[in-house]
Amino acid sequence: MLRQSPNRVSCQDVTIRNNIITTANGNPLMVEIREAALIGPLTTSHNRYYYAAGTAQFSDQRKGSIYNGGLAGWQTHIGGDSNSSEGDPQLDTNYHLAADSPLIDAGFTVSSVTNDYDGGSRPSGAGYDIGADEYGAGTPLPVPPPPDTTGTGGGTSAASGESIETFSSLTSDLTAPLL
Ligand SMILES: [Ca+2]
Repeated sequence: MLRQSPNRVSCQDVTIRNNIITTANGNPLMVEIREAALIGPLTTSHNRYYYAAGTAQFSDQRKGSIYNGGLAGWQTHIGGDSNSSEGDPQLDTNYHLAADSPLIDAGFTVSSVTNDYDGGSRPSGAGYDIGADEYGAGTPLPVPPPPDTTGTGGGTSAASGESIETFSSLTSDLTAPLL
């Protein structure tokens, strides 16, 4: 969700790429741009959207640019989100990509990202995978990871005084991405 309100600022030059976005609890909204919430370009591609109970929805509430609808119309509306798709991402019971996931090697090449959630090297195989996990790279960390785990780096712990960033899930259970 791209949101701008009196106590928030607009987002600028936003990129949403190689993400698995899911929602639950009766809310099919995947991405929403609220009025006056975006400055500059919105760059999106190679995302996977999944709403198990129905069809994923997208919303643009900017004046003169209103859109409410599904993925195909969204792609046309924003002139982007190419190579994105909708459907079950095919995750295993530990929220890692299953062997038959269509997201394997389907991601955009982001050469600055060299490790996945598990600390394994990416890309692996024929290319980058969509989502936080690179299939077949490294030893899968449990989700959520054990306390004091960095989430990457193969489960190493931070030294005293360092901050630790943990991940609660590989997929987001959001009402919609906040932008
Ligand atoms: Ca790969």
